Amino acid sequence: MLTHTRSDFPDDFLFGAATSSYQIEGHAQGGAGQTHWDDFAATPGNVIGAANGDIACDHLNRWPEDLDLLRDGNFDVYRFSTSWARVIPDGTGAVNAEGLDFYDKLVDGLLERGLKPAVTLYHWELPSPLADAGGWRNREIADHFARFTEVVMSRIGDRVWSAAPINEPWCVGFMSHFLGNHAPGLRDIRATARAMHHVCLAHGRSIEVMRGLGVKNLGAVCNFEYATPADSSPEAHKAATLYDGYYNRFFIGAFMNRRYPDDVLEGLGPHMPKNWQDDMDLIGQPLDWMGLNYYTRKIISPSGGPWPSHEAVEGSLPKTQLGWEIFPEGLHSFLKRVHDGYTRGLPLYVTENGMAWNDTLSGGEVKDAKRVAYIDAHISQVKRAVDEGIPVKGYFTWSLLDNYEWNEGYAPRFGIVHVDYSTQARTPKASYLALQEALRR
Ligand code: PNW
Repeated sequence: MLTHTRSDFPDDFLFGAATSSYQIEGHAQGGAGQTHWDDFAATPGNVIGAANGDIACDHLNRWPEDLDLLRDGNFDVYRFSTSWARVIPDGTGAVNAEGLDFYDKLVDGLLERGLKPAVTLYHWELPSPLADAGGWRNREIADHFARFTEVVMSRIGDRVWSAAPINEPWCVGFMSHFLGNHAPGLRDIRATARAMHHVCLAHGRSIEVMRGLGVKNLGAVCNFEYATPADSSPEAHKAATLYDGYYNRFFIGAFMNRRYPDDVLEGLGPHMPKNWQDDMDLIGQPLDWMGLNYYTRKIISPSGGPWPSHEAVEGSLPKTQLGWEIFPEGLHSFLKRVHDGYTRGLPLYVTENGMAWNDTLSGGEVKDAKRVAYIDAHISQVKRAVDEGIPVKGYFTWSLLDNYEWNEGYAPRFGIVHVDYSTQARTPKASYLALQEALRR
């Protein structure tokens, strides 16, 4: 049982579930091209068990069953992504008709079931030829992304409920080029600064293309992590503020205010591409909504060493199986901060929220009590924000299905529906049943 039900929220508040293409579809099927995640996973040491998205949840073939689960769970909206390499296998050349047909059928399948399609164009599987040509480090990526946007949206843009260009710019820019645990696995400040800016540029170009095509309800999906100083020293405070800067303020600052934060530019400025300032108007085009992905907080401690001269240290709160601290208040804090400081009245959506935990499937049941409690606590923080007048208009759980958790492989399970990877059988967990009950109309 969840504390709140649909009737505690305004009539126009939407509940949804989210997934992404590479994590569920089965990338070896349907004529998709090679991506940098296939390459990254094939290089020993990058991904646990060298697992990749070849089969994943076989959603490419099982999508009708998965959409039935969404409908039967009483959800209003489904957030999914389109694979660039499925639609344009080499990234820039010929279109794979089968790939485009798949998303067309998916959108119609959602509408037939009374579900709203919320599409994200890019959720991380960059076609390998583009990655080999410098990927997000190369400014030309923005033009190629604009064309991909046009190809997809010319086909499905008339029927989607909402659209966002890029999932979690921080992960695409910082995590993948500075921390190096996501493809392409670089650890290079110059690559990072360039990728962060080009992700923003590609976002702007994509929004421009979609406006031109008349696609409605355009937004962005940013991820946020609450930064807590490790102690009360000014040094720890400064470290946490910088972490907050490049994680939480950089992208939303660009999208909403047409500027990057000064404290982050102190470190990244010398590595930014030439004349980046000229792109800021394109990057900061008006949006119709802002999406927040929220999972956890980090404890930040100064470390010396090169920029950003800090590290994340172990915290004391209960953790998920990925070691992520559970801190529901952080979600309320970001909804308030984003509303007060950036979006000022724009509708907000929690576009992802969930936890990794494995509970055993036994007797046809998965009793994922920890996930039920996690979802309950976070929905309560959303309710708190709504009651304060913050225009939060929806909440999406991550994820509909257990799926490919990137460099962590298949061991961490985020789904409200259990997936048996040998039979591909789907089993709704207790968390799915709790949401189904709470969302009854
Ligand atoms: C999000 N981090 O990614 C993604 O949108 C999903 O694809 C993913 O499955 C989900 O969260 C759960 O991880 C993140 O380590 C992955 O800071 C890792 C981090 C943040 C976001």
